[in-house]
Amino acid sequence: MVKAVVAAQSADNTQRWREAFQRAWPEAQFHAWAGRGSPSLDAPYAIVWRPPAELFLHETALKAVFNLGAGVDSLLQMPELPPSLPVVRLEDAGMAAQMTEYVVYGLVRASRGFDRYEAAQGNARWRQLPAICRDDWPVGVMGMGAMGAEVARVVARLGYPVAGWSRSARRMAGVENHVGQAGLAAFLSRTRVLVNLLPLTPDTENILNYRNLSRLLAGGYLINVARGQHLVEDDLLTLLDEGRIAGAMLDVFRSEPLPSDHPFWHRRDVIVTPHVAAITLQSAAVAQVVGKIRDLERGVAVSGVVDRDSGY
Ligand code: NDP
Ligand code: OXD
Repeated sequence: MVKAVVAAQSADNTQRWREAFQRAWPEAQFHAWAGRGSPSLDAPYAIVWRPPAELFLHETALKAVFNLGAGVDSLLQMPELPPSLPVVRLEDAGMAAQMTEYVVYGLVRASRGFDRYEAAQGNARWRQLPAICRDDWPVGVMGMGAMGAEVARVVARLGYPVAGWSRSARRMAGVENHVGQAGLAAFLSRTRVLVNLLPLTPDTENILNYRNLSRLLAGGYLINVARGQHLVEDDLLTLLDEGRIAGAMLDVFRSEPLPSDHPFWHRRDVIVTPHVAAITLQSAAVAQVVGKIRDLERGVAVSGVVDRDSGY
């Protein structure tokens, strides 16, 4: 019988996920991680989100670990994670559509001046802004994976000029492609609204820094929905104060929850959301993980296996 251990941050959350997996696949056994005081389950599969380190020291028969999120940065940073244990991440699972809504909201709010209408309403002021020209708002998407590709596709469909930046070449109709370090400067200098959807890896940490962000076109706008460690927060604050960046919509932060005294909270040119751009949807995630465990049990290779060398 197929057996899996589930550990999803808190005891309540773990129980909720365990029950959802059990309902989806009654013939398998899903166990909540019960701490290292209990006997090892000798489970071949672990299903986790921010698990305790002891899980990997205690469950030594694991053949694969499934991450209940798209980003695997915090999991890969755990020294206890065995180096050759396959890590499988969520691929889209309903998150790309949410991510696209979030980005489109930020883009349209900035480009159509809805922030200015909100301010005008506060003063009971009736003032129509001129129609925009979308060509004045070129969008650049960093990371053209499960999330970034869908964002680029929809934004291009809305008529904004779009470019993507990735490690390898990605062809997509209506989307310009820039590749690797060699293509970064050209990508940034044609972009006004920069959307970050990169995974956090040693190569991408601090990539949203003064040097890179100051390459954006005049009136630049940043939408960071990937990880807080991509952004050098003080550099963004400096660029906002200098007027070289017009505004930012930020969903992720170096420290989460964002501390109450952080300057981002109090700026009119920054929108803060609490890491909700794309929330893991339980039913879609359960269906994807169960499907992949069934495949592995039948000897069929699965997609979404993380390349431990590149970190995503
Ligand atoms: P994918 O792994 O599918 O895509 C990653 C993309 O980034 C690929 O296009 C890849 O290039 C590119 N990339 C990776 N490293 C580099 C590099 N050094 N230089 C240039 N391009 C690079 O990831 P997802 O789209 O599924 O997710 C992206 C991130 O979004 C997650 O890692 C997570 O941090 C974040 N996220 C945030 C959420 C939120 O609520 N805020 C929710 C879900 C995810 P190539 O195509 O060549 O491999
Ligand atoms: C993810 C996230 O990586 O929610 O899935 O941030």
